[in-house]
Amino acid sequence: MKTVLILGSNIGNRRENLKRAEELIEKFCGRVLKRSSILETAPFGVLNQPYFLNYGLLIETPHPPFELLKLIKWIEKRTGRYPTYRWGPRVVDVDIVLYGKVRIETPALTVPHRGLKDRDFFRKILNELLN
Ligand code: PH2
Ligand code: MG
Ligand code: MG
Repeated sequence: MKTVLILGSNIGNRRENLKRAEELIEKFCGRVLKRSSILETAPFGVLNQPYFLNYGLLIETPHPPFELLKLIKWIEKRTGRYPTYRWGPRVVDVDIVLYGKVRIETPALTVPHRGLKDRDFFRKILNELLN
C-alpha cells in the first residue's frame, strides 16, 4: 500500500536522528518512493520548545496499518526516543499520515492524520509528495 509518513525531530542532532529513522523505515517498513524537502517548523501545540525539522516520505509498504504502527513505534524507540509529554519535544516522531485511501479512527491510530486539518506544514509536505 502507498503510505505517507511524516517525520519530525527537535532534540539533539535533528538531521542525524531523521536520517537514522529513515534508514530503519526503508529497511523494515517498505521502499521509499519519494522524499519531500526538509522544513524547519515552529513548534505546534506546546510552544515553549525548540523548532522541529519535519519532512515526509511516500513509501510502498506490505504491512497492514497496525503492524506498520508497531514497527514505527519500535523504530522511534531504537532511534533514541524517550517518553516526554503530549506535544512535547522528541528525538524522533514518525506519524502515519495517509494509508492509501483507508480511513481509521481508533484511540491508537487516526488516518488520515488529524494534523492535515490544523498543521500547514503537513499539507505542504503532502502536496510535495503527491504532486
Ligand atoms: N510534533 C509534535 C508537537 N509539535 N510541532 C512541529 N512543528 N512539528 C512536529 O512534528 C510536532 C510539533 C508532537 O508529535
Ligand atoms: Mg507528531
Ligand atoms: Mg507520533
